[in-house]
Amino acid sequence: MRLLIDVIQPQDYFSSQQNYTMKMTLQIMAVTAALAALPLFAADTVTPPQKPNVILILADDLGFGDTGCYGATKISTPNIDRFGAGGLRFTDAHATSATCTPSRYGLLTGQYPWRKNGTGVLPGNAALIIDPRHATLPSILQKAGYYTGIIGKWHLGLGDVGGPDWNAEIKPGPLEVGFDYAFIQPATGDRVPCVFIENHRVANLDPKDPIHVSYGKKIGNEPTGKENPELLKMGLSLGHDGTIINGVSRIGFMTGGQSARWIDEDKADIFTRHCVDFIAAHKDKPFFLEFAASDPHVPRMPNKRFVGKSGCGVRGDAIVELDWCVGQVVDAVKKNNLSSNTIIIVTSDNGPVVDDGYADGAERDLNGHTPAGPLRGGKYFVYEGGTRVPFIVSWPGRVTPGVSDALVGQVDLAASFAALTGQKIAAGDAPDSVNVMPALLGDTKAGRDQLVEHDGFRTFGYRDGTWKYIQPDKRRRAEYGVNGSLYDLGVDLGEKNNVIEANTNTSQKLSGELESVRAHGDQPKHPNQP
Ligand code: NG6
Ligand code: CA
Repeated sequence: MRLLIDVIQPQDYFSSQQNYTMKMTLQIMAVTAALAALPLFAADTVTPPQKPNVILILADDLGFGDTGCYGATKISTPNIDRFGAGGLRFTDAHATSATCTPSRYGLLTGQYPWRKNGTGVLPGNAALIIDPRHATLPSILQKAGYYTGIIGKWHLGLGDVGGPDWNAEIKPGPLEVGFDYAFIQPATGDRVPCVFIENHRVANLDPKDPIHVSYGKKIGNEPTGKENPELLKMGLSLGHDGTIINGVSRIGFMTGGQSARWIDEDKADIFTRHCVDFIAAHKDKPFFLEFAASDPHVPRMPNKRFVGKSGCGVRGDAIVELDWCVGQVVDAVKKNNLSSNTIIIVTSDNGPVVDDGYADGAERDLNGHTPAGPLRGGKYFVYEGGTRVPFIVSWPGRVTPGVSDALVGQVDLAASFAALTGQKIAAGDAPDSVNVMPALLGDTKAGRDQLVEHDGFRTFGYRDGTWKYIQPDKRRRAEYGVNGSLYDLGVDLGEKNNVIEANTNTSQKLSGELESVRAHGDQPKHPNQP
């Protein structure tokens, strides 16, 4: 598989990272500011908890360099750029892993996904992997009095061991881990079953045409990409040769459910309409909405309104579609007069990939666009391009627009929103989540001091200040080095110059800390942590 490993020089907007001395000075100032802000967010806060609405827009495979406000010049993203100009734009925010399932697991649970077996990219018929006994970001907000909903991609499994019966009640799922409402695609756009689930049921299912799904042997008589490639409207570059749905073959096989099958070109519209309706319906009570958009993940099949609009091929067009979705949601917040009482976060579940298994011309048509911007690697990699994602926080009237270089993780959202809304997190819940709310609100420039990075499979990276250590991986020696890698991101954001041999003390220190966090979870405490 061809994956994007593009490296270009850091751009102007990163000048503060290039200047190590200035950065250190800023960090010292920031720590001072963080300490000053501490009482606001300490466990028994004197400030009354606040209950703004929270909307989390989580794109799928959107890269650090994919939008105008993060430096893209070839693709136009006016809605995200306008939103970014009115918010706090983070330059060092991370998904927990460089693939979807572990990333979303970490975001929702506040636990690093690699602490738990079975959190890799899931097939579409996998059982739920979140333990309903533990607190999650939505359950924390639910306890704080929020109405909570998820619209879009799930990909965290459904049902008990053995997976769901698609023709009966589908649970446990989102509703058992903290959401009051769910309208989801079960896994990825390229995995069967290609149907939406509303709460506990497949939407629009005709009981006389039951759904069956297999990730092993072929089931049913419908054509597959392997046997009938002449029927495909989009060819394959790797895998994806199961049942053909809407002219595109998927991973896995399905039969039945004809009336419930989605049309890929309408998915963004349908999710967006559900979000807009959700906002209007719940405007009188605090709500939490996760809009898990499915762009620009494969199969990239934007609505015809967006085809050819980016000038950068189908992946660019899918980003233009995503930009429209963001604009619609932000508009809905405005139209309902909720702007000053709503935090909106726009981010992505992992870094970008160009060829992800379909022959959709995405690489050929890039037209000079660099999805990861100045970063190395992308989806599936532990380089910064894998987990460092766009992350913009807006709360008009409360968050001052600007740029923040604070190191924050999506794994921190659980503890951060617990702190904002005055919720206590029980021992054992959200164990890796740090309260970085002061950084998210722009009250301090200091985020975390350390962060574990993960490629979604088995390779780990560790961030400490400007240092980035990558563990050696026997199967990836060519990329990560026989003894691993060490980069000083302060001067080498693009991870071009592995300085591990000249800095063995530093690499040993970071490697020791990483092992300790992995083994015991005893992550060094951050001053903001309750
Ligand atoms: C891979 C798929 C890829 C994508 C990914 C999950 C192949 C060859 N590749 O196995 O297309 O679906 O899984 O993406 O089948 S993610 O964003 O949900 O992690
Ligand atoms: Ca993804």
